[in-house]
Amino acid sequence: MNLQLNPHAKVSGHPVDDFLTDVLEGLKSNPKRLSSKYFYDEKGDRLFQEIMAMPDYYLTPCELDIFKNKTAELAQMIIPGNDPFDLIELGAGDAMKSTFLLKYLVEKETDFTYMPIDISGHILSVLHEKLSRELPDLKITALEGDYFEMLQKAASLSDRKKVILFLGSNIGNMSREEAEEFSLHLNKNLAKGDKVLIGFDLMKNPQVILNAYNDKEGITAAFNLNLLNRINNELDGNFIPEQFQHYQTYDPVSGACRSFLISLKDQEVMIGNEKILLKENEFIDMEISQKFSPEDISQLGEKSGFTMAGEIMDSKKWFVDTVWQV
Ligand code: AVI
Repeated sequence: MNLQLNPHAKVSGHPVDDFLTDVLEGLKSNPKRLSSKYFYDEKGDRLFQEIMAMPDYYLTPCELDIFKNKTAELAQMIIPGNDPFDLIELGAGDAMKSTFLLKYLVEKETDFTYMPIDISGHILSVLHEKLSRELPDLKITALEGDYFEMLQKAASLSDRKKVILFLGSNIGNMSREEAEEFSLHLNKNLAKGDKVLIGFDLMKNPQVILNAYNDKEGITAAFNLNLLNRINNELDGNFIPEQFQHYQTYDPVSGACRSFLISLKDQEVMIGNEKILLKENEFIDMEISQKFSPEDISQLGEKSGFTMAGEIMDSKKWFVDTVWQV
């Protein structure tokens, strides 16, 4: 079973208080917004698995192509020298793609420790069990918790060089400012010579992009609408999801692929004791899945203090794994 989760969703533990505060703040804003980092409850995880299996959702097969078919090239780009190093994966999930790299490195008798970071202890124990079985020679230190807290923990455990994996174009689910802040923070938490491998979904034929997020089966719509159910279940809300319509856009100028939920009528929603009014045709801004130009990527790297150390694309040239070095 593919248990890969959205690493961006796992940046922190999101206690109920944060969830409630963010939801109310977002729904009281103009325009209204909800954060896609809350998409991933149990049902959201399942729907994301379904999205990754959709023929039009090209991101997963593209990055898999890189990890499966260009493994040697990838390994060469990230190995930081001859000394032992730590390979740290942010939001490892089931490490579906990185397992190809791990296998390769183990076969080549590379001296490294794999450190998957995830907020879910359950996911980590499943991953640990799977990898111990498939790759008995792999050294694993699983770290459960917030990305940056766990990066600091990793730094306290060893002074080996670090290579960070942040795959899946999860960086695309951040606004430009958030992505800059995240990359800068990453840079600050690393030492000279450390490397970062980040997956970016590239700008391409706009229709191909829109199709990946606008499936006729309605899986992406259900993925968005599920957040309303989650608010109902966890925050005592009374959204009627049928009274909302999923609307997806892609702007080829900015590379922003956005999803919205449109209110189909004037309606009143209660979240606990708080009343939210929605007008007919009013939208809730739900998610950004940013698509990047090569210039966007190099500017982001430079702004956050990294130097470019390599890049590798899938055979269609739709997706790039970029290596930055501190
Ligand atoms: C997790 N993340 C990179 C996905 C994306 O492509 O933005 C989430 C997603 N949203 C709709 N479909 C997939």
